[in-house]
Amino acid sequence: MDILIYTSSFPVHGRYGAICLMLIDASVPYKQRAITPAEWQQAKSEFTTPDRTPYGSLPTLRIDGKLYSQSLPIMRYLARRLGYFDGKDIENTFLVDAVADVAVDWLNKLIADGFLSKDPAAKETFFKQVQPRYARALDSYLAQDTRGPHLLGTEISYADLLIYTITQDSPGFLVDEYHNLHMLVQAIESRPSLTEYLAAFKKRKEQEHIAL
Ligand SMILES: N[C@@H](CCC(=O)N[C@@H](CS)C(=O)NCC(=O)O)C(=O)O
Repeated sequence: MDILIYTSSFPVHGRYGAICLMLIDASVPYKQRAITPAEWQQAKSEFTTPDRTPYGSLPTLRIDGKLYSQSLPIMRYLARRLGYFDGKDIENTFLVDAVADVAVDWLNKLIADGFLSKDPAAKETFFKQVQPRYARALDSYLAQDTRGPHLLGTEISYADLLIYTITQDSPGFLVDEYHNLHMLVQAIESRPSLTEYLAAFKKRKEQEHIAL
């Protein structure tokens, strides 16, 4: 596969981090075009078409010349093409999709209230009340398969990678307060395929700190 991922240039995993982790873990090479806010209007025309990607958002992937947008469907598409990161039957596939949906709800709120909002009350409500509810729910999902540490026990899914990226993006999120999330983070970070990328990403984040 010839893959180019259009992403934002912010030092967060955001909506594209789990996609990169899937590709790296599956040893699929890709190129990345990180778009700065100043480049946005011009760059957008490269991946916005009236038929396949009319909304013109990030991330968008160009795979073998064809455009794909919307992060969750991209993860599902890659999972199907690569033959892993998904449930093996219809029930487990549903579970993975449902958990990924909860994770994206968390991410949407994190972006809107945690990062973008200028309202201190909205930020406080998010970090003190809303975020813990998502974290508890995801921790509880992860507790169900006691073989752990992933949602499907020993099998990794795209939902695990998405949850991982959000725990890392949320500033000051104390993952060790949630046993199962903590175990998942440790499992992802100790995958030999991912250690180098994740260590480099953490370093970059420290250097390019985003003020809230
Ligand atoms: N549902 C979409 C949301 C994509 C989205 O809103 N991306 C943001 C960046 S996080 C974006 O491109 N914003 C710029 C814009 O919409 O013009 C997905 O999951 O990919």
